[in-house]
Amino acid sequence: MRGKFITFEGGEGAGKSTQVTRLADRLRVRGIEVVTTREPGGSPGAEAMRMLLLEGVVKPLGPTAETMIFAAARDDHVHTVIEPALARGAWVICDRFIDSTRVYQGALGNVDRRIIRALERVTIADAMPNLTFVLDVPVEVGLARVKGRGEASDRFESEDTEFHIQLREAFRDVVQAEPERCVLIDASQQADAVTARIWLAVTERLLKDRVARTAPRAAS
Ligand code: Z5A
Repeated sequence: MRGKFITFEGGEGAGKSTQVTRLADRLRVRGIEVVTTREPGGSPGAEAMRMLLLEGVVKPLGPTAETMIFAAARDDHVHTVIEPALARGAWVICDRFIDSTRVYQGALGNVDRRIIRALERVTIADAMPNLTFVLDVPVEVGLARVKGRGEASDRFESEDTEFHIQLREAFRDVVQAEPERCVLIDASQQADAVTARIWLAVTERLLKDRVARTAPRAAS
């Protein structure tokens, strides 16, 4: 049986990486093979492009060219990592995916929606997420968490506060537009409470289905 594909989205410091690891641990305890990965990156070719994107090397080329490099990285990642894992039945959990492009390059970068959707069709094919968590935190909370790590800010983290406010709104719009795929999570709570809320959604939306299909039939 094909595996499930779960993605995490949201602004900076929302706690995506933390929750990716926690969800993977819980699924593994249930005996499920889980592959955790991230974008941009996740495969050797895409990781090379990640460096160019986050160091701002691509920014001077303009938002459309930047979108194409994100798409090129995604193409390699989907074809060499995500799709083979799903095909062998593993579950894949990815830190950022198509909604980041829709939001950063589309909603905020003003790249034409038709270009973004066309690149999606080419790069992801059947690898559409089954479930997407959008972790939502007030901008000041997210940025304080990132600052707390004491690392230098990258190309996107160094944008101004207004950018991050619009980013939050755009991610909330993603959930409104596709409620059957996306779940908005209040990520300003303690990490354990966030983990519990995510687990509830995974159980209700994906695991119930799996239990029903694998349960032995009653003898007739
Ligand atoms: N980008 C794009 O423009 N287009 C695209 O198509 C794609 C990406 C795919 C990648 O950044 C950048 O690429 C991204 C968008 C752009 N913009 N930025 N910046 P990245 O991968 O380097 O970083 P990120 O995805 O934004 O993640 P992050 O900033 O590293 O944060 P996070 O993963 O959401 O959070 P975290 O690392 O789990 O937690 C941050 C800190 O908070 C850490 O110290 C935790 O211990 C702490 N934490 C976590 N949860 C909590 C709670 N609940 N309470 C308190 N403290 C917490």
